[in-house]
Amino acid sequence: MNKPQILVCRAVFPETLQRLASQFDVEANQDDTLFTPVQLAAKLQGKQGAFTTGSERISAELLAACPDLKICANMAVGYNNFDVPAMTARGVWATNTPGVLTETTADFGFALMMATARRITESEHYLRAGHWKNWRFDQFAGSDVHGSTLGILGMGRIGQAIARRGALGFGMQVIYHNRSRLDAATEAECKARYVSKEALLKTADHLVLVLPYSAQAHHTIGAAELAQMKSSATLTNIARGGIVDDAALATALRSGQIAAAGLDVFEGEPKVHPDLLALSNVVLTPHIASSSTPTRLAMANLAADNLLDFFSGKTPRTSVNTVPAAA
Ligand code: 8YV
Repeated sequence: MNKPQILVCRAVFPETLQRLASQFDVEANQDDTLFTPVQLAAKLQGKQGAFTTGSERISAELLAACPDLKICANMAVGYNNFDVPAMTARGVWATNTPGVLTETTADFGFALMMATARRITESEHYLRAGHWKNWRFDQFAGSDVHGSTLGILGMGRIGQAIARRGALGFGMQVIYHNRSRLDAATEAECKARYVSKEALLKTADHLVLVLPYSAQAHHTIGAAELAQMKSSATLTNIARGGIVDDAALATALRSGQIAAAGLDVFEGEPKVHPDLLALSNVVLTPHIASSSTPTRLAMANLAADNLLDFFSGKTPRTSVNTVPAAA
């Protein structure tokens, strides 16, 4: 019997590729070429499976052009690069990688918030540029993290892991807002208090965004929301580009409306709004919150597991849709 044909859309760990190659006829992309939508559709001709990342858009148009496709396994917990209703309608499974990146991503979110509050990259640039001539009483004075109020917008697995770090490790008062309120036991475990979005914006000393992207979540934080925040507050975005209006954020950072921001994700990334690049009170990182070696390997292997599940006749273990058997 012919092996299923799989496209691995980006470079991956050799051991993940080997696992896939043991069961499938694999077309790899270890040169890590970024395919245009037209190239992706051409590459997917005759393929039943795709190992994707956030870089590949699985749209209704692409699906229409790739009738053999049965499953797309995303190496990411977020799947806003998938048109899930279109995939379900065409009988294509969509899978993601939840759970395995929670703690690593929470570590990074916390680190980015701390770097932002304590002005770590700004002061390092100053030192490296040879400007450090003397100690000074207020040199790079930032804001405290311990004992302050941590606001979390989006209280899924990663939000909860950040809450635990703040409450248990740093004695922070944790407040959160989410589409739905957590059950009492989870709130108690995270030592987190549910508040309205307005109260979250007004009260947080450090606001961290961890909500998934959707059309409704576009510009959740724009000029009006930034205007409600404390002038001493920081904003950290490890969620998705587009959740923050980056142009409005740059304006707020320039005018002192808020103190500083830490950003791992950007509207239209890998492009970064030029106004953000010109500011010193923003810490910028290239979408690396999940990037520890063990976690990226676990993500790659979970994406591979989903493909292996599907082609051995099982339900993919972390699917985000359900495709009826008849489809
Ligand atoms: C991925 C992420 O590295 O999991 C997610 O949703 O944002 C990152 O962990 C990125 O999306 C590449 O696939």
